[in-house]
Amino acid sequence: MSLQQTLAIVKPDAVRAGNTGHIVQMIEDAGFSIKNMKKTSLTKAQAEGFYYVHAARPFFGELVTFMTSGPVVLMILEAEDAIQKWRDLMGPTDATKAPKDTVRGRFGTSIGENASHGSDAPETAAFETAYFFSCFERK
Ligand code: FUP
Repeated sequence: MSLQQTLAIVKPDAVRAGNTGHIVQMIEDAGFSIKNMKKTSLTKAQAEGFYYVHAARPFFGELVTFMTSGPVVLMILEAEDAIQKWRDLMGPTDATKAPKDTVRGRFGTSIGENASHGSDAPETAAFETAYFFSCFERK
């Protein structure tokens, strides 16, 4: 275990439904420190760049359309083992299969509209946190 940072996104479906506060509460109740948080709307280019690893996948167009369909809330979360800890709290990608005490189980509705994002490894966490926040914003 080590102190890690990870990127969390409250996705457009959850922001639209007014669930940002509920998700922030779940994050704080779980013991994460929120190092930074901002609400913004992603451009098509920003969403495509963020999800570049999925560019060849059949769902890529739909994913980019969804991620640009409304504002998102971006957060840097810090905790011991933060990457896995946040993925556990989110639940699996497919919200219909996510336990009801997870973020995706509570607030997601499908595999695409799944309320939240979390980095999946130290390398992606480094890329994703730096994609949206400068080093001064991650202290
Ligand atoms: P996750 O790490 O749980 O966010 O899942 P992935 O990196 O595999 O996928 C990123 C996003 O692509 C998901 F959050 C939703 C979308 N996606 C689909 O829409 N359909 C799929 O079959 C897989 C992923």
